Amino acid sequence: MSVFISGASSGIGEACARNFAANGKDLVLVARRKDRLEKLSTELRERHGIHVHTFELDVRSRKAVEGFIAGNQAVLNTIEVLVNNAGLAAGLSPIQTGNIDDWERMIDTNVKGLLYVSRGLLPLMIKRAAEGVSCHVVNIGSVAGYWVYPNGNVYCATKFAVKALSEGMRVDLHGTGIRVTEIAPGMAETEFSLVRLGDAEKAKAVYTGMTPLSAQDVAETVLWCVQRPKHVNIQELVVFPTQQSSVSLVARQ
Ligand code: NDP
Ligand code: 8X3
Repeated sequence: MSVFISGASSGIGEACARNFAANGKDLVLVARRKDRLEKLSTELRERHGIHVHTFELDVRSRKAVEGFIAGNQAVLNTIEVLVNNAGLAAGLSPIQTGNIDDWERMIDTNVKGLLYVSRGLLPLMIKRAAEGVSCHVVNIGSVAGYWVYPNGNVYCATKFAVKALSEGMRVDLHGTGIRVTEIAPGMAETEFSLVRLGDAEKAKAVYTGMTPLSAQDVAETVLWCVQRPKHVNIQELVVFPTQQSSVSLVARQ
């Protein structure tokens, strides 16, 4: 019985790995930065005595994801929880001057990557669920998937897509017993803003004068949803830092 987490090399995905490990779950962790996954897995194996499999995987590559799924059926057949977390924002520009490479990076990762991974793993999870195992998909969306903010355009569109795909999964998996939850966090201080803005100072400034969510705050909500009894499905959870009242309203001190 294991938990699959995409994007476990940093931020929310890494915090989810830590929390599930602390709860005795075996892990299958993927991301592009294999060195980070290895370091994390060594620590979690030693601390919690669990099994951890790590794979270097770029979820944007359909070929890579399909090869990964086909080549690792024995490990992947143990999955009971799928956390679709890998994602990013690239840039923050008006749509009329936006960088098309940035758009493609976000769409390829946040939407197509989530689809490739889900398409590969869901048939295995359906089989497990039919054997009576409690299976659960948790998609990490965003408040940007509920409300649009200036210059958020394409990132918001990808997270609206995650919301739609979460609903779509839930209805398509109707009757299988697999639960589907979307977690939609507001501002969380991870490597997200560094990746988006490409500059450490600008990234730090995003959180000036306010207390953002931590990766651990978000990971706790993921674990809480998964730990509900089998007959309870938290469909969506929107989590803001207290000082962020809406997607573009932050009370800074
Ligand atoms: P981080 O940048 O800290 O983590 C992102 C993770 O995604 C990394 O592990 C990264 O691994 C992985 N990743 C990115 N691209 C790929 C890829 N092509 N293939 C595989 N893995 C990939 O940011 P967060 O932890 O904040 O982000 C996690 C999720 O949370 C994202 O979906 C993000 O949109 C969402 N989110 C974040 C919020 C925030 O304010 N931080 C708020 C709302 C939602 P690697 O680079 O090693 O591949
Ligand atoms: C990340 C949160 O508000 O920067 O999804 O879009 S926000």
